[in-house]
Amino acid sequence: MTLYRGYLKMQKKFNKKDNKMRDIFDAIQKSAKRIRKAIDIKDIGYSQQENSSGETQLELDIKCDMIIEEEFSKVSSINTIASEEKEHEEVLHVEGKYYIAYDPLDGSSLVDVNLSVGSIFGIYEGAFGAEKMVAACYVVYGPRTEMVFSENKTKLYLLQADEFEFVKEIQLTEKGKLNAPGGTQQNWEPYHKELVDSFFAEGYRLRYSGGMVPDLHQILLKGGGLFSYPATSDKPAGKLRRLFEVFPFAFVYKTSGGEAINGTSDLLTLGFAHIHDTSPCFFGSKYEINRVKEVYAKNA
Ligand code: FDP
Repeated sequence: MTLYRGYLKMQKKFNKKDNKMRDIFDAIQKSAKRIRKAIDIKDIGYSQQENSSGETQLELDIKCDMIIEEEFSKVSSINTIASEEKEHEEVLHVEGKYYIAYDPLDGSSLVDVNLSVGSIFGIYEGAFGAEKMVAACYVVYGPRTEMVFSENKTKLYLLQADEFEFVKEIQLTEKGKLNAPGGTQQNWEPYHKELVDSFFAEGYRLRYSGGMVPDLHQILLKGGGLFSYPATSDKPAGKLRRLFEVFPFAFVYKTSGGEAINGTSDLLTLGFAHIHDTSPCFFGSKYEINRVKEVYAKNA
């Protein structure tokens, strides 16, 4: 009897945890539907403001940020949020245990030319930090709206008739065929260029739109390959932000059977000093990441 009660208590605790994550999952879905509608509105004009990375914010960036903040404010388990569009973190509910860092509309400059864009979310327990990450999620706004949510598995959802429907689990293969090399080539290290070229010489095809979300989504769904954004002479610490872009995708790729490194170390072992810190990053299947490790161990 005592054992049974213990079991029930454990079940209750487990369901409670599920419900809290479920609330976050629902809030992301609601935000995504509203963002999809905001993207579809004609005028996306530039605002007078710059974000922390010195980029001029689109009114659309600000609107998407506001939508997410509004939806997250209703979820009591969310303690603190940090947005790529804001300088500082913001406490929502002191009792909450989750910390969420998000990029409301990654690649927003691509809306003008009608390419896909996305929202990225990293969900942490107790504090921000790669080792505290418990789930990650991103939404792709393309011809269709899709959501990928990674906790202990990576799952794909498709927005249909205003509801996100589960499509399938995502698993990367050991070796892919796509190569997505980021950064200004002129500023690459010679060994990085050799690395990128070695994949093309092996028959890999170039796939790079300049939107991190659709580029990584494509590699994930087409089975595998390599996305790289290295350290360059003009950006020695890389361009992509640890909390808002790098850690969430590292979590998604690792959960899906792939790997994510900064050249030599697992991205999810890295710390951060400021919420807007960046890192060189490589995401891919095991085969490609092993090649990166070999090259970078010798040169970096
Ligand atoms: P963007 O500057 O358009 O916001 O987040 C930064 C990002 O886009 C990523 O989405 C994208 O992968 C990367 O920058 C592209 O940078 P490069 O143009 O330097 O390759």
